[in-house]
Amino acid sequence: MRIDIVSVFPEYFDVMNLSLMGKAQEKGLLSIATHNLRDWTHDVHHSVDDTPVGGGAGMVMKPVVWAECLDELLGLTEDGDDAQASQDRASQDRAPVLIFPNPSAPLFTQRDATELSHADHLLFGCGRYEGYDARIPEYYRSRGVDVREYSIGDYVLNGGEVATSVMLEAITRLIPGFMGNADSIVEESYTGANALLEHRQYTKPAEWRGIRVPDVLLSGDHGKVDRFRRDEALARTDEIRPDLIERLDCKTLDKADRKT
Ligand code: 6GU
Repeated sequence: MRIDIVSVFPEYFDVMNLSLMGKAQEKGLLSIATHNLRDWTHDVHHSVDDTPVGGGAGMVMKPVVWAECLDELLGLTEDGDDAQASQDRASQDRAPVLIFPNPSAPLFTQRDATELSHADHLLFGCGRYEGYDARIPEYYRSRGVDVREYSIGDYVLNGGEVATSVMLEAITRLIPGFMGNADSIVEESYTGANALLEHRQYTKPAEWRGIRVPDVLLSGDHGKVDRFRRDEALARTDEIRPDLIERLDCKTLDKADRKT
């Protein structure tokens, strides 16, 4: 998977060379390139933002600078004469997905992470300040690009960089071969119609500072262990995230699942 990230703080992404994401790059599963948006400015101040039309606080990122950058990275030309790029898109071969982190967009979920883990090419455009000119995503959509805008939660960050890191970690760990142990991503919290919070985990010793691991987990009876974990997942989800229970597909419930 090829990943391009555009930001005015590309140093934010130096950490992508660490840990599992660094290993995935060494293995050739991933190639991450960061780009400084200011490289596409022409004025002495390298300005990327301007005051909001209609008034209001803060600054808005300029469409002109973003477009020069994105046209280049997407292989598009301003006049629309981009035979090669549109041919690539028509064949869906390495068609890029353009992603803008945006606190006012739909929530990014595990479902989105799973879908995007199959893409060949992701391009993240990190906004700063009060956001980016709304015509940028509109324009690239009109040019046939798969454009997504996502929020990562109901709180406000200073820019799209941290949100991009969060989404990238969620996406890339789903790429086959990324994780050492494929089992650990098979069915986790928030996956599919059966999205439940996971049961709690324990390791040895069986008793620590006076607190015992639940006896059933020490019983060696796999049926009982599975039942205990499933009941706990249902109960914890009902208590902590009732919204997930509301959305549960009834068909995924088994006969022994307790009425919640
Ligand atoms: Cl995607 N961006 C910013 N700036 N703040 C956020 C966010 C994104 N998601 C939640 N808060």
